[in-house]
Amino acid sequence: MLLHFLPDIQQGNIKSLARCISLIENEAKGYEDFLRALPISSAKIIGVTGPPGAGKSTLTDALIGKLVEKGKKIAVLCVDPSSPFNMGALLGDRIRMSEWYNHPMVFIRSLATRGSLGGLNSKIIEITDLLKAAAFDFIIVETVGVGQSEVEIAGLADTTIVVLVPESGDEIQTMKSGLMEIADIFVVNKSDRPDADQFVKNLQSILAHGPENTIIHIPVIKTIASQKKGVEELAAFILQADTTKKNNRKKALLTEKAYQLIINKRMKDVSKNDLTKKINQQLEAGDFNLYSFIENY
Ligand SMILES: Nc1nc2c(ncn2[C@@H]2O[C@H](COP(=O)(O)OP(=O)(O)O)[C@@H](O)[C@H]2O)c(=O)[nH]1
Ligand SMILES: [Mg+2]
Repeated sequence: MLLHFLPDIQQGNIKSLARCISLIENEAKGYEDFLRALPISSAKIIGVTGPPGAGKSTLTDALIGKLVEKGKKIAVLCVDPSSPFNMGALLGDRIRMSEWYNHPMVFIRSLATRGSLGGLNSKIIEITDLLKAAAFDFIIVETVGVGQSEVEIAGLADTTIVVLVPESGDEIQTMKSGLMEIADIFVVNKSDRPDADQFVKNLQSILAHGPENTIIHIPVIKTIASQKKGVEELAAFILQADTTKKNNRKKALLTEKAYQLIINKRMKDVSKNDLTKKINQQLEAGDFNLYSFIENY
């Protein structure tokens, strides 16, 4: 029954799209058949990641402006880790991008979930694939980068933008282990701060001494997202980005996606409530053994 939405969605019907996203979120009957029927599309996924408060939403807001100016249709998926601040953060995104909520070229959706298993939530993968089938040129996925999650977003995106701010000293420390491999471009936002130039120098010097002394050519640009400065350059990078290099990584990216979806599928009928109930029963019967329990589960 989801399938009859597909032609509408491909023609850019926003109402049908929103409805389908909800049905996927709720795993409505037939949603897996629907996902299987999604056509292959050439829409590009742009990952925007970085620490909380770096200005990702403000930057996304400005970026939408530049891309819409060029006649591009844009979808934005804002993903925030489940945290006590979650609703606040999503509200913040809403305010930061308010100009675009009712724009005919723009579709924005927030997802309050992250993978409970520490991985990229399978819903993010499924919904971005749905957005790809809809008539968008670019799908921007904003995720808060904490530890592994930057790497996860890179598994999804054709182009990954890592947003840092002049005070991102800690992120720079972990640079060698992760961020360098995933970033296609570094954005040093809040470059209205006095220490921005020094930070850019440090970053470039780290990039110049990559693993095994390779020189890594990852562009670094400065932006002041709140004043929409430097965003033109970022938009230009996205528009001309050669994703063929990424296509060589396609197998690795598909492996990552498949892995996440399989974990989710296998774990579907495992519920903690159910576990507690069964453990209770066996405890009451007086013969509980953890290892026998999991063996028989
Ligand atoms: N000074 C300064 N503040 C900025 C800049 N960009 C964003 N901000 C502010 O930084 C705060 C966090 O921005 P937000 O876009 O929500 O960050 P996110 O958590 O990474 O999405 C907001 O108060 C923005 O107004 C900038 O370039 N310079
Ligand atoms: Mg944000």
